[in-house]
Amino acid sequence: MKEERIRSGRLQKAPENFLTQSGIQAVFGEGKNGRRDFIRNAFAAAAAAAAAPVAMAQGNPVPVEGGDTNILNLPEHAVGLGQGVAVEGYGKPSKFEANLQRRQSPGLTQTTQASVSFAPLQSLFGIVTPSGLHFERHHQGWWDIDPSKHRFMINGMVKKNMVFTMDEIMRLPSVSRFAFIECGANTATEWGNVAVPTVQYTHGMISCSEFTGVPLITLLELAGADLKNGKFVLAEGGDGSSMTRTIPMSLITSGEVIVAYGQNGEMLRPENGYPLRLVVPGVQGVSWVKYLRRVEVGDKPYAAKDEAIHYIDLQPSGLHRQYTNLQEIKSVVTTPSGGQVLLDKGFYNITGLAWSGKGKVKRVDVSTDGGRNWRQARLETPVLSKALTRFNLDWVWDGKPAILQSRAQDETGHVQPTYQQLRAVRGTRSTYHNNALQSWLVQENGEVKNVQVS
Ligand SMILES: Nc1nc2c(c(=O)[nH]1)N[C@H]1C(S)=C(S)[C@@H](COP(=O)(O)O)O[C@H]1N2
Ligand SMILES: [Mo]
Repeated sequence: MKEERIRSGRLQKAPENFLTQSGIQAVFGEGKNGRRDFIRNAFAAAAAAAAAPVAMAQGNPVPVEGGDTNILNLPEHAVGLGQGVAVEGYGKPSKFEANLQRRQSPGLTQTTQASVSFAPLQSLFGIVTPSGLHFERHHQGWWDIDPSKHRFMINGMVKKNMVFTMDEIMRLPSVSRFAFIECGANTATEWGNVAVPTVQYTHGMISCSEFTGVPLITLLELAGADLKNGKFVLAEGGDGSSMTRTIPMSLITSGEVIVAYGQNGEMLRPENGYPLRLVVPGVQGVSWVKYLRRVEVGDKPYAAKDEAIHYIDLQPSGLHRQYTNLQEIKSVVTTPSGGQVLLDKGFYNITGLAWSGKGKVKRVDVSTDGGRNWRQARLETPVLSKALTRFNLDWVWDGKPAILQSRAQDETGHVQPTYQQLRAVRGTRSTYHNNALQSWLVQENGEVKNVQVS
């Protein structure tokens, strides 16, 4: 592997800066329960298991040869009384998982209210993002709105304007579907080659949930919307950000767009739009209007501030692309990834996530040599349209430097671009819709680093 192909990124702030941020340290592996320890422990356990088959019945240990003899000492939890079920209230993760948190990026300057927190992709399994770890993007802070006071209005090109209470909405026929939501600005720091250190910061503005609610088309039909001439709707949020977005009617008549109140089996979290948000599968996060209070039917795009001057893509020609709403095919290796440390050569499970706003992920290939050779990864079921898809691949690390990449393809045949391919079309001054291949450099000492491979 030629070293000159590797252009390691600049850090916007000195590394010391984020090492001193409370809580962040663990991400880099120094914390007691950080990922590094997890991998180390997993290795110790694997080594022990490999050394001798373990045979033990509770209270009747059978001596084993090799491995950790601690297995013969029954811990307190195997002989004492556990905690009673009298633990009422909302269940919480183990105290040993206290480092599992969404976090603000060291690569971004944020104000208190106009802010982002990133989901810890490196520590998640499967395809569902636990609601408490869902990324957050607020243009003007979040609210915990009293659902009994919340109202939702439909107006514009309709027979009659309608106002719904939450109770009225929740009486209507509901649907549930899994969908990913990705902020259009996800992976934006990489456009400028700002190498934020972990996958949490490179790709953590994506999450996937099961959403429940009423198809917007049902509500539009109740209001007698003009579905022939009404080609667009404007969705308006109830916070102070004046968040309004144009949604093409074609997405709505297909039944995909949901006025949602449920997320992963319970009501939406306040940070994610409680009590009502728009779910627009495949479309960038900004269109998933939170605290949804109004939908207006119209016959042309509204050119709202968040589509006329923000969320536009500066092209090499100097012109901007507008209304680039779909999140195109993308994937990322989440383990091993930046900030993690491989402790020894040998077997590892490479795992990651793939998604496409155009439908199902068809295939993911993984390279461990910076894109020269590729192997097809296993897609775990379920593989759902416009939802996250989990992939896995067996890998034996030989202890030499390696560059890990994943490259996804969707059912429409679209393949994720390299940075070279992306920049050839989009230039270098874009912010949104970066779906290029992510590279993680595994160094000889096992430390994994964010790099860009051209
Ligand atoms: N009302 C309202 N809706 C909003 C926003 C907002 O600030 N206010 N942010 C948008 C943006 S830019 C994104 S990426 C998603 C983030 O959703 P989340 O905070 O649930 O992750 O919500 C969108 N909907
Ligand atoms: Mo966003």
